[in-house]
Amino acid sequence: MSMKILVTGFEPFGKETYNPSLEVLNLLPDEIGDTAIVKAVLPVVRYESLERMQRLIEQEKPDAILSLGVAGGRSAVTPERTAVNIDDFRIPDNGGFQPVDERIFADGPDAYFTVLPYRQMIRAIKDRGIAASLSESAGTFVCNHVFYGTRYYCEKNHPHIRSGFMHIPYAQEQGIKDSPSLALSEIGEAVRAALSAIADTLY
Ligand code: PCA
Repeated sequence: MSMKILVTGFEPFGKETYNPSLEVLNLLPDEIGDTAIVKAVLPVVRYESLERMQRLIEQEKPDAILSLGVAGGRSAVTPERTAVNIDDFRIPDNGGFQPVDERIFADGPDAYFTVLPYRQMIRAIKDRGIAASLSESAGTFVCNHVFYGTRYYCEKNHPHIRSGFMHIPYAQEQGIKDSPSLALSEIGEAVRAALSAIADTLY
């Protein structure tokens, strides 16, 4: 049986007009082996991001979900271990929302762990010569919101779906000075490697 992985990126936010997590989607194939790869963009808005994710889950019925976001300042590609039940935005999101110390879901646990195979993902990315390591915090902005909210929704409604998050560095192409970055093509290679590692665990 063939499997399906949903990959999501985010629109630009804050002062940026470019988000490598969106641009990289264009570099991904439509299938890896027998696994279909479906790509979608999420708004950087707390409620709308998850509404869009829930619609995508119901439409696409994926077996796994890899959400991507940019983490400016990081020099490695970083699968995230833990999603926390907190919205605490350091800047307003694209809808003008800036919650402080709010729970994402009142009836949810404090945290979820990723259910993606992060060790295999890191190994696969490093095997292609690209820096990768495990991150212990996805922050408390929209990326963590989507990571947490997707796990919450899947555990309640589709417990077989494996979901998780991976932050990527800035792309060289966006021209940010004095910050680490990778060529967008390298980010694309890293995401393809991560997807292959996820696909391998689905069969
Ligand atoms: N990065 C932000 C939100 C969207 C994105 O690409 C974050 O790390 O929360």
